[in-house]
Amino acid sequence: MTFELNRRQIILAGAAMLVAGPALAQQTYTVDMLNKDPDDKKRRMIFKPLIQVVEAGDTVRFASVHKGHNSESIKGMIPEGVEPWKSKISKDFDLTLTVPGVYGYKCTPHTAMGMAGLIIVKGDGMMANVEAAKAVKHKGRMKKVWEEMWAQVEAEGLLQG
Ligand SMILES: [Cu+2]
Repeated sequence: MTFELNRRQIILAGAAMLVAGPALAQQTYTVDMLNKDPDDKKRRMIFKPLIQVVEAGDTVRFASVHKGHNSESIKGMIPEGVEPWKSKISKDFDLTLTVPGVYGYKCTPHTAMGMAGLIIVKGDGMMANVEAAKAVKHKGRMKKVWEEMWAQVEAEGLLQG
């Protein structure tokens, strides 16, 4: 079997490698949207995992495991220049993250129940919107959820390196 590349194919392959970067395969991570945590029945209306760490270029798939949920970015909790999002209720939703930073989001119908989550996109400039995101004011249950989430980020050193 012969395998020959013409000049055009070699140029295209080289360009593709430049775009993709060396050995950094893009990954897809799944965040389940759940009525109840299968590992802890007391936890209701949650995103799981609550905090997802990814690399720039990766995709987070919000999986509609239980009906009635969505993912919506929280105002002031995504990096500057990133388009806010609001997915359809009861539908899977893929979000590709290209800008390093922190991304706070919630479930629109369960905001009052504190259904929210955090994505950390690692890379240069990832700290740029951390203080702004932490400074966003929340009400009621949501306030407690975010206090706990930022405490977990701190405790697990998720913003280091
Ligand atoms: Cu929900």
